[in-house]
Amino acid sequence: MIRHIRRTLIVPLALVVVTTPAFTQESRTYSAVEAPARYDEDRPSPDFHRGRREAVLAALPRDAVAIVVSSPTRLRSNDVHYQYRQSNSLYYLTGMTEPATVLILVPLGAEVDGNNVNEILVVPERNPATEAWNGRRVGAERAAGELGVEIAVGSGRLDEVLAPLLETRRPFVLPWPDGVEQGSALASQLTYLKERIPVLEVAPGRAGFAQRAMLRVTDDASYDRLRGMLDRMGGLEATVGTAAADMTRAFVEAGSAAAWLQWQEEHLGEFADSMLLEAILTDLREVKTDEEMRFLQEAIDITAAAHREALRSIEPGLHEYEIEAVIEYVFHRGGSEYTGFPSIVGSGENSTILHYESNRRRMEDGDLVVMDIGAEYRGYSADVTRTAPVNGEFSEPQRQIYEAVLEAQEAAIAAVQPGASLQAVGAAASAVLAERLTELGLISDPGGLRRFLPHGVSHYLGLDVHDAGTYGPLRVGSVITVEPGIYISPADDVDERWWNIGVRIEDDVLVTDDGPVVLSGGAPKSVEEIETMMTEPGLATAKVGE
Ligand SMILES: [Mn+2]
Repeated sequence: MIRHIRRTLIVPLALVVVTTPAFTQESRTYSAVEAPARYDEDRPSPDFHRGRREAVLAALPRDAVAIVVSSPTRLRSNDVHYQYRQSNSLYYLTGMTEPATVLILVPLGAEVDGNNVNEILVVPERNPATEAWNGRRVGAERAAGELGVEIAVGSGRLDEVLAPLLETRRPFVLPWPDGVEQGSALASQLTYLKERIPVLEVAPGRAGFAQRAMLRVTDDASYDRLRGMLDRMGGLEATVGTAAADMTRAFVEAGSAAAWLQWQEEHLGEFADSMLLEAILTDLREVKTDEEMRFLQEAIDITAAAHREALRSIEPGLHEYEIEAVIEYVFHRGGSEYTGFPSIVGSGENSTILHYESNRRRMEDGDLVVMDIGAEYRGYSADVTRTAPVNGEFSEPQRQIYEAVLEAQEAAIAAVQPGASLQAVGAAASAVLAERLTELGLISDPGGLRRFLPHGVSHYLGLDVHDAGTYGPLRVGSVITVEPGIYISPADDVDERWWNIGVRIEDDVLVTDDGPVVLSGGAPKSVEEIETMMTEPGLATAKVGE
């Protein structure tokens, strides 16, 4: 009976949500409440975002108009959405967290409401009815003050502001977002923008990678390098759509950078540039400012605290999800809004699965458990992995693999130096692991390591867990992960004592002139530190809700 009443109450509520604002306004009177659009005061400052916009403005051609749109809202099922996550590019440049926002940057300035401005933020209009249902909006009147942009206008003025600029300026955009929800505000903004700003369609996968590389060719040296690479990739034309195949043919036939640039001007001149703006942002985001470091360090500190609580809690009989609950409880207690990525808590055979994230298994005595987790704090994500024995003590084979991975990780961290390549960081780890696994009889030559370490050892870290970066020589102020691992699945040619041993150890490391700085040292890492912490009482066995 109770269930029946609940259903009848819930269904009309859901219907009202999807009906027009006119209907909801008739059924209830709304008045504007001056509540803040965001409650967290500890967040990147308007000055930080202004500095990022100034850097982009300085890097764009003078006659540019750059346009950055927000990321799409996404449906989870039926009419329920995933929690909204702003486009990192737009967040980085403005701090704005609401959907349906558009940033316009104009190096030479634009006339809006009698002011000459270099930046215009188009934001959703305030509306008491929708705000009462979906939360407060900052609105055009408050946006300039709160976000520190030169001018903010309501979304109804997009055409009025942008149309004159598109007549006289060269548009620069990021690749248009996909998976845009039909009927959303972003969908109509994109319809408007796509009509006026044709962007060259980039093929998916390998072909798209090659296509982008062709568009970046500037001189004969880069032309020849890419020409050789295309030959080695082979069969490229067969894998791409018609437009990209034409482009590849023209590239190969051009024979020189000058001829290729000429072809581009003749055939691609009508398309807006969708590469330069992304390249500028990638270059900027690779190096963190001091202010960004404060937020990233907070995310990492919260994550290290979660690892400590998880280690205290782990014991045989608990489920992986109970440890996940402890971890994410600590995240939220620390003020993290979200996880930077789905938490991985993989025990036993799941310790060898790299992106295991269902976390449903019951942990058993004798298992290892890999916890690859990261809190997100004001958009910045940590990424720290620890591996622990479920019963609190590493078995001898587990300890041997663990110590090998730890030694490899420390060698790789030492290689995190300005100017070094990420390949060199990975190679430092591989060299140690190849030696140790040979000694343990798991491999007979260094080439055999790939079977047990199938992934790369580093990526950039920041607003994205796999953050934007050039993957060139390491720069001071970049943060990368260092995360070697060894994963041994049952197999006839592997001694049974190694089966289901999966170990990954991951730290977040800042590149400095004085050498690597490990930011995630708050998470216990040595065998002794881990075993000691596991003797302490944990949250997962505390009584809940009784
Ligand atoms: Mn990682």
